[in-house]
Amino acid sequence: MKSGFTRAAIAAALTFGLAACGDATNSEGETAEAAKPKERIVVENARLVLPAVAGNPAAGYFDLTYMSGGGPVIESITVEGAGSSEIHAVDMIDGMMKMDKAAPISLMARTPVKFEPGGYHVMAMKPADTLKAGGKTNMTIKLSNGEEATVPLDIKAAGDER
Ligand SMILES: [Cu+2]
Repeated sequence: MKSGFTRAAIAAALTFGLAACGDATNSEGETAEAAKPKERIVVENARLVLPAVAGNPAAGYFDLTYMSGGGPVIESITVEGAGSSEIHAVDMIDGMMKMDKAAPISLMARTPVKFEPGGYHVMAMKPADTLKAGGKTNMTIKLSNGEEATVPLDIKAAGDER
């Protein structure tokens, strides 16, 4: 991880956050000073599971909690080192597990949304060779209200516990 890049990203996020929440308080009446956007988007247990076959997509799983109100929608989630990233849901269709792009996911205050095997996940298409089991990469979550957070993902091998 290049620390220069990380510092730049944090600085950018803070600048962006101030611009995003300077014009209004949210539905719970919290002020911009009460919680910075980066702290309002809480991500736990974040991991990226590599594919069994090189070149196939990797899958990102985590618990996401939004600590404020307003019910923003997840606009995008991108994984560093992937060619592209999509938010997927798994559904049972005619007794078969099928996955496809998820319908917009809105975040209720302090209610965790689980991205987990068999449910929501982030499909990281065309993962780069630089993503190796035991390493880390970053994931950026953007919300419809302009808030965003970049958090680390632990990289796991296909056979590891998910
Ligand atoms: Cu998928």
